[in-house]
Amino acid sequence: MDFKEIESKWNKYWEENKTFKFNEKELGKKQYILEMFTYPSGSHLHVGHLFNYSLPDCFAKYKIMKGENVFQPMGFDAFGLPAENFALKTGIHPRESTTKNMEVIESQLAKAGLNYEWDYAVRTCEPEYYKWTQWLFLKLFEKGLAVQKYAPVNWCPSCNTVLANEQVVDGECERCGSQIMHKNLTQWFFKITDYAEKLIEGLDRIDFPEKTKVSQRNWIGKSVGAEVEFKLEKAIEIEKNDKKENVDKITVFTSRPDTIFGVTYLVLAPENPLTLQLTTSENKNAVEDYIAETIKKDEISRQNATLEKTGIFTGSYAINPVNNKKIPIFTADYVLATYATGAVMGVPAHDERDFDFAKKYNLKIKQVIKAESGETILPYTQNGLLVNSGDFDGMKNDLAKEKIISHLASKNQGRQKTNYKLRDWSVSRQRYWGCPIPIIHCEYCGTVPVPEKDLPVLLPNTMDYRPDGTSPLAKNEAYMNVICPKCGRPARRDPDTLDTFVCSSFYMLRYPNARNNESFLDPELTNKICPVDYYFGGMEHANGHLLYSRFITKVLYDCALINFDEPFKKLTHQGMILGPDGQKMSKSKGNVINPDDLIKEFGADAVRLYFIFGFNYADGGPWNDEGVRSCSKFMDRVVRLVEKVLSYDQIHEQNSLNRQAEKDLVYARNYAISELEKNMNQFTCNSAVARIMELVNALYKYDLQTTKSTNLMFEITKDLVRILAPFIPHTAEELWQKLGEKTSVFKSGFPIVDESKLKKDEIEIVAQINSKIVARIMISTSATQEEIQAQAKSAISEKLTGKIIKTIIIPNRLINFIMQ
Ligand code: ANZ
Ligand code: ZN
Repeated sequence: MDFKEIESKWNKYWEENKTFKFNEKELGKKQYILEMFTYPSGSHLHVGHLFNYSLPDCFAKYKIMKGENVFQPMGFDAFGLPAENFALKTGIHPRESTTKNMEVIESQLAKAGLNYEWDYAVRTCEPEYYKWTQWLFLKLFEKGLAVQKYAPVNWCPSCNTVLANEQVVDGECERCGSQIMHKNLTQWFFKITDYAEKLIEGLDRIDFPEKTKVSQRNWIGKSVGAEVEFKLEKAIEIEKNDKKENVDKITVFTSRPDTIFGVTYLVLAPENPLTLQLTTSENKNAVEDYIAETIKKDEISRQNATLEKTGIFTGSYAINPVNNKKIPIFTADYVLATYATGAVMGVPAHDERDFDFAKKYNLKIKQVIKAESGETILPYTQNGLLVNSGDFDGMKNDLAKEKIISHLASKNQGRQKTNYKLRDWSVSRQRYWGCPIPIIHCEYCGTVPVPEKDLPVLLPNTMDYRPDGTSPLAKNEAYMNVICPKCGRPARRDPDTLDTFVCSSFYMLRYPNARNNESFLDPELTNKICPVDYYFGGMEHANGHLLYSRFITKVLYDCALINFDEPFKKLTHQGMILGPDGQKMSKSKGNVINPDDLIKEFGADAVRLYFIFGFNYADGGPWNDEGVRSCSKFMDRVVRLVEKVLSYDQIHEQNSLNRQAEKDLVYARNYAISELEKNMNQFTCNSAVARIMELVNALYKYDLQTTKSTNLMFEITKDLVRILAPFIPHTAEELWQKLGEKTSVFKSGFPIVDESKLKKDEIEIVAQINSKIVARIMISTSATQEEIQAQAKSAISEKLTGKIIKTIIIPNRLINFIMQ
C-alpha cells in the first residue's frame, strides 16, 4: 500500500467528515483527554513530542470507538524564554517565529494522525488568550492573592530574569544551567502558601502517580511543631519605621518542642535583622564580616548536610523558658532567614546539624531523649505542670510535645504552629515575550488594577526586546505612559511580564470556552467538560505546572466560578525516549532522531505503532530503528492477510471441516480483545499490541488449517482491523474500506468480547514424574481430579514404571507423579 497516498486521503477524509469531532450537545458521555500542550520554541516537533502524544491519541481513538464523546484539544504554550532566546539568536521577532513554528507544528501533528479539536485551540501569546491571563491576575489581586513583596529572589544572570523556586534545579537555572544568584527585588507573588493545606488535602482525592504525590507533599513540606519564645537576657531597643521599639525575646520554630530541655544555645539566620542588633559592640566587626561572607552562599549549599557548618557568637544571651537556663546566641549559615522565624533552638544531642555545630564551637550537649526507647525524658508532676529540670520518667514524644506546648501556652511563651516549606510563587519576569501585568502604578493612588473593560493590555509589537536585567518594556515610553484609571493623572504601567507558568496554569479550564471572548468560563460547559479525565505529561512538572494548576483551580473554586476544585482526575507520566546509544538525545551528542525522515520512509502509522509497541509508556527507553522496520513488517503482514481474505471465494459458506480450528480462532479473537481492553485502561498499550499480533498469528494458522475462507475468518479479520484502528489509524481506515465498508472504521464501534467463548473446553497441562516434565497433555477443563489422573496415566503409561507414592495436581497447570 502506498502509505503517503493513504495518509493524505484519510487525513482529508477525517477533516471533512469531522470524524473525531467532540459533540458539545452530548456531555453526559464526555471524556476529557489531555496532553500537556506544546512549547513552540523550536521550529519542529521532535521525536519525544510524538512519543508523548501517540499513546494518549491512541487511547482517545479507542474511547471514541467505545462510543465516548472525547474532548482532546491541543494548544501552544507560546510565550516564554525559549521562544525569545530563539528569536534573539535568529534576529526574527518572537511573534513572527512563534507564529510560524505553531503553524508547522500543527500540520506536523495532523500528518502524524494526531487529531485534536483545533476549533478549541489556545495560543497563549494571542491577545484572545492572554486577556484571560490578565483577568486571572486581577482576580487574584482582588482576592489579595497577588501581592507585591520586596523579597529575596532567584536571579539567572544569563537569562537576565527572576526565576520561581520551581525553576531552579540544584541551584541552577532550569533552562540554561547557569548558577543562580540571589537578589532582593520588589516582585509580584501569588500567595500559593495560603493554599498549602488544601493542596495537600486534595492529593487524597486524585489519581496521580504515587511518586508525584510524594514529590508535591515534600515540596509543600508540612511541618507541625511549635513556636517558642526565648526571653533575651537584656532587652534591646531597635528602630522600626522611625519609631523606637523594645525587643525582649526571640521566637524560634521547632518541630521537636519535646527536646526543649536539651537546648544549649540559640541560632539566628545571618540575614535576620535581629542578629546585628543583638550583637554586642566587642563582637560587632567580626559578626558583620561573618554576615557579609555568609549571605553570598546560596541557600541550597547552606542546607547541605555534608558541608561544614560555620557560625559566630553574638555576645548576647537568652533564657530558656522551661528551666530559666542562660544560653548563648549565635548566628550560623545553616539557619535560613526564609524558613519559619529564621531562628532555631540548638539541641545538639538530638539534631545532627546542631551536633556538628556544638562540637565545632564547644557547646554543651544535653541528652533528653532516651536512646533505647526514643522516649522523651520530661520533668512533670501528676497535674501536668513542669516543676524543675530534674530528669523524670520517659514519655512518648507526641505526649511530651503536647505537655510542653500547653505548659508554654499557659505562660504565653509558646503555641502550636504548622509551617510549610512551600514559598509564594514569584510571577514577575523582566523579559519581553510574556503576558503584560495588568497593573498601573500611580503616584497618588498607588497600585491600580487595569479595569476589566480595558483588557487585554496589549504587548507592544515592535520594540527592542533584548534583555539587559531591567524589563525591556520599561524602555517603551508609548507603552509605559498611561492615565490612572482612578484619578486620571499620568501614571506608569507595570513593566514586567508574567511567568509563563501563569499562562499554563489554567489553559485546561479555558479550552472548553476558548472561542468566547466575553467570559473566562462558561459555567455550563466548563463544569460539564472539566475536570480533565486523563492528563498526560512529564514528571518534571510535578512541583511546577501541576501544583500551580491545582492552586489556580482551587482559587477559582473558592470564587464560586467552577464547581470542582481539582483540574485533573487522573495523571500519567510518560518516560523519555533516549538516543540509540541510550543517552539523552542532544545535538552535541549527535544522537537526535528526526521523526520526519522516519515518517517519510515508513509512514506515520509505522512510526506511531513503534512508539506504542516499542516502549513502555511510563518508562520510555532507547530508540531503535529496527523497531520501526519490524512494525512496518507487521503492518504488511496484516495487509497481506486482508488481501488473502478478499481473494477467497466470496461465498462465505461455513467451513465445518475443522471444528477445533474454528474454536481456537474464536478463542483467540475474544482473548485478544478482552486483554487489549484491560491493557488500554492501564496504558500498557505495548502489551495490547502484542495481543493483536497473536490474533494475526491465529488468523494465519486458521488459514493454513482450513481450505478456503469462511464467514468466520472474514468477520474476525474485520474485528482485527477495528481493534487496530486506534494504533494505525490511516492503514486501518484503508483496510476497512477494502473490506467493503462505506463509513469510517472509527464509527464502527469496538468489537465486543463474548465472555462465554473465553472459557476453553480443553487446556494443555504438564505431566511430570518426580517433578521432571515428561509430556504435555490436553485435558478437558471440566475434568475431575480422578479423570485428570486417569487421562495422564494412560498418556504416559510406558514411563510410569514403579510404584506411585503420591500425585500432585495443580489445576490447569500440571500433574506430578512422585515415584518410588
Ligand atoms: C529543635 C530541634 C530538635 C529540631 C531536634 C529538630 C530536631 P522541619 O521539620 O523541616 O520543619 N529549623 C527551624 N527553623 C529553621 C530555619 N529557619 N533554618 C534552618 N533550620 C530551621 O524542620 C524544623 C526543624 O528545623 C526545627 O526543629 C529546627 O530544629 C530547624 F531534635 O528545633 B528543630
Ligand atoms: Zn491615580
